[in-house]
Amino acid sequence: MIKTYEGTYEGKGHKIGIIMSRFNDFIGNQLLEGAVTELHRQGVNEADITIIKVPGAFEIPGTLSLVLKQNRFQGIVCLGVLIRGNTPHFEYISSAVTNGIGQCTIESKIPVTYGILTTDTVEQAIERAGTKAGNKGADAARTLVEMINLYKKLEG
Ligand code: DLZ
Repeated sequence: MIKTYEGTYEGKGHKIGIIMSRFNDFIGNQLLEGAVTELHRQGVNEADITIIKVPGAFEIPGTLSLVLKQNRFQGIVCLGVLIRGNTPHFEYISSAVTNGIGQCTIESKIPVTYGILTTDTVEQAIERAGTKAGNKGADAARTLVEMINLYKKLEG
């Protein structure tokens, strides 16, 4: 018989960490609001949500790596807003952040989800933070709850 594993959207009892960068936080706060609202919708208790703010997205992977070693959470959502400027800075930071989070995720026993916007313009970022193109913070939070439950099932 084929066995299928799939996560569910039941967040009750899960302790969740949100690592969020303050840079461009006029948009980042919308991602945060989307993520928190979604976690509540999935049944996560207010007292089980911890928000960790870092100055910029570049600081997310190091903080993530530290927090993962502390075994404080069942899952972590990373939120940030990277907007392209006129220099190659954007490329360097975006790839460092994405590769850093990806590396942590592979090595982690708990799921980590990616709610980092990397856009060419402020408008594109706003569209993805609760307006035209959904809310990537909410998406990352929903995915996290599913993955926590999937990891639990896979661990038996
Ligand atoms: C320096 C910088 C720049 C130019 N752009 C962004 C950005 O779009 N989004 C973001 O989260 N952070 C940016 N930063 C800050 C870096 O992430 C980092 O905080 C600083 O380089 C200090 O290490």
